[in-house]
This record gives sequence, structure tokens and C-alpha cells, in this order.
Amino acid sequence: MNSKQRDHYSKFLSLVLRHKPETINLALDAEGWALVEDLLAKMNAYGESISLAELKEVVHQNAKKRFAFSEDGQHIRASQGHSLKVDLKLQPQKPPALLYHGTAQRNLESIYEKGLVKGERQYVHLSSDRETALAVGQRYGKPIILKVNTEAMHADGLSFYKSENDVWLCDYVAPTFLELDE
Ligand code: HQG
Repeated sequence: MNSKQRDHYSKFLSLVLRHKPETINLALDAEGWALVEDLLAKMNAYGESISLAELKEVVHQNAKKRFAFSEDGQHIRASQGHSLKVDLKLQPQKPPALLYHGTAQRNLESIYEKGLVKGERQYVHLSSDRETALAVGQRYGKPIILKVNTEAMHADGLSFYKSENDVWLCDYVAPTFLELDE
């Protein structure tokens, strides 16, 4: 498979494992897991033909490690990014003192007013490095990076979670904890 094909399947997996499993009539359990066998059968029936070996390639070659197999290899899920109400069973963790959020410049005014809100997704997503935040922000337009004072948030008793692929998650970031990274 070439990188363009892997990218295509990665996007399709994001759709069905994070947002719309009903697209292919796939069942996810409460923790977001799908049966690999079921996923393969339903993707193939839908016309997104893929073998088990190819699925493994997409999962293992994915730079952001967006998807994970269960230990026994029977199940697969997205590690973060869900709009579906799944319980990833993540435990609260102490975050680094500072995290980053990349967004589009046009969102800034509203973010300063309302803070970072989850929107469609289950959590607000934060990155531990500027580079990733920049890439995230670039998806929606001219990017800017916000520094999030996670140390102060944590001291205030707010909870943070780290996804299996090292994306930091929280429920909300109030404007007072945000600063433009210049
Ligand atoms: C913005 C990707 C106006 C927020 C990434 C973002 C991440 C506001 C957009 C993960 C706002 C939501 C999530 C407010 C937040 N006013 N705009 N008050 N509060 N926003 O895609 O964080 O690559 O739902 O800044 O890497 O961009 O797909 O969230 O621009 O980890 O694996 O509302 O998705 O992962 O956009 O991205 P999104 P996100 P993948």
C-alpha cells in the first residue's frame, strides 16, 4: 500500500471508529471497540476493500498512532478524537506544566471569550509539543498556537487524561488559562 492509500483508509477508520460507525452498520462497544473481523467484513461489503494485513499496516504505519488493537488482536478502536460517546476508561493524570492547542486564527476571538470548548468531540484536545499543535491548527486555516497553563488548571483540581497515543484531553479550558504563543 502506498502512503496515499494508507491515508485514505486512516480517514475512513476515523469516520467509522470515532464518529459514524452506522455508515457501514458497525457495532462499537461502550469503550469504543469494534471486532476486527466485523470491521473487515463491513468495510469490504461497503466497497472499502481491505485485508487484515493491510489494516495492520494502516494501524502500525500511522504516524499519530490513531488506532489501536486490543492485546489479543481481536478488537480495534480509535485512541482519541471521538464525537461518539464512548468511555475510553482513561484515568486522570497529572499533565506537564504546559500544553499547546493549535487552532485557526479566526477562532481566537471566540476562544478568548468562551474558552476552549469541546464542540462535537468528547474532549478538548491538547498537544505536548508546538509542532503537533501547529499541524492541528493548520487543518482549519491560518494557524495560531495557544499555550495552556495546565499547571494552574491542575492546581485548581481540573482533570486531565492522556490517550494511548499521547494526546492530552480535558473537558474545558477557561480563557484565563490561555495565552497566545508568539
Ligand atoms: C475550536 C485531531 C471557537 C478548536 C487533532 C478547534 C486533535 C473554538 C475546533 C483532535 C472554541 C474544533 C482534535 C471556541 C474550541 N470558539 N472555536 N470557544 N473552542 N474551538 O477538530 O482540537 O489528526 O473538533 O480550537 O490532532 O482541532 O484527527 O478539534 O479548532 O488531536 O487524529 O474548534 O483531532 O486528531 O475542532 O482536533 P476539532 P481539534 P487527528
